[in-house]
Amino acid sequence: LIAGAMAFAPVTAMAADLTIGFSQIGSESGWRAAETTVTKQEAEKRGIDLKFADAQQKQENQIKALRSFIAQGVDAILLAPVVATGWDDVLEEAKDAEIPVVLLDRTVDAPEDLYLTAVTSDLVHEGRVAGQWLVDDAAGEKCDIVELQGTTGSSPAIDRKTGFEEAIAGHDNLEIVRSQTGDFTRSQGKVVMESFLKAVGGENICALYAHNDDMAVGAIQAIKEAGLKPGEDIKIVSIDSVPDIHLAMANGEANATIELTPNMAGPALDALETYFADGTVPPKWIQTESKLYTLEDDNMAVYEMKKDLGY
Ligand code: GZL
Repeated sequence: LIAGAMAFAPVTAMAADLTIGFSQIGSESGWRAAETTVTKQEAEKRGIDLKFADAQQKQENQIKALRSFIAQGVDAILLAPVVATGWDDVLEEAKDAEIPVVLLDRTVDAPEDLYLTAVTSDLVHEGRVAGQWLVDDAAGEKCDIVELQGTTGSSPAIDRKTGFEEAIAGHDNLEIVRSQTGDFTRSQGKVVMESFLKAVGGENICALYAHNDDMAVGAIQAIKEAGLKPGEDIKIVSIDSVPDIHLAMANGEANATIELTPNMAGPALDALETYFADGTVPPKWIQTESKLYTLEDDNMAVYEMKKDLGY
């Protein structure tokens, strides 16, 4: 018997009349914008009344939004947590109010009984796939790497770094010579890449590992402005599989990306509907699939398929 309030769902709320609060991080990247678009579509499909709150990437705004949802007495909360720590108090308040919380695309360092489930990719695996791609591409040749990290303290920034370093460990030809956050944005990706080029010298940089495509797209601009060829002089591997990285690969200006589905809400809302319908408690982690795309794929076809999905 699972102890705790979470095990006995209030089976009164039916799908048709569900009100769900969604605390979204912001719109820092094309992927994030697509996740917002898809989440609203998935709620609409299910006749769910979605209360949307954009936090402009500030944790305090997310905590305020959660407290507002609790005060409104929503049936459930979706939370994409901008950073991994600092959630215990507000998640306790949601639990006390018997409002289940589902995490989207990022995780939190909090006791597992404070959220119903987390719908995310395997972020460490994504980093490993990126690292392994570079191990294979370098083929034993010396390759100094610069790294654009995601938002400091976020689970993707932590886990994607861990996975990448695991994959390149033991390959002495590969070394990360500079690593700094670009906060998952194009503008910061460009600015930080400019500083890497100045500090290291473009001719000494063999590859860029960016924790998301938007920072890679910004970095591509900086590499071009430095008179170098992105995708050739400096190899580029990143994560998300947004349309613009496929356009870059089609032009030979980027080399690999790992796909992150923007549809975390579908599995999240399915789990919540079942939970409310018959009390079934979902697994703590609902994992979404990752897929590697490279220069060799038909990137224009992927771009055409993705370009109208809300990125
Ligand atoms: C990863 C997700 C990241 C995306 C970025 O699961 O949280 O946040 O990779 C976005 O594009 O900013």
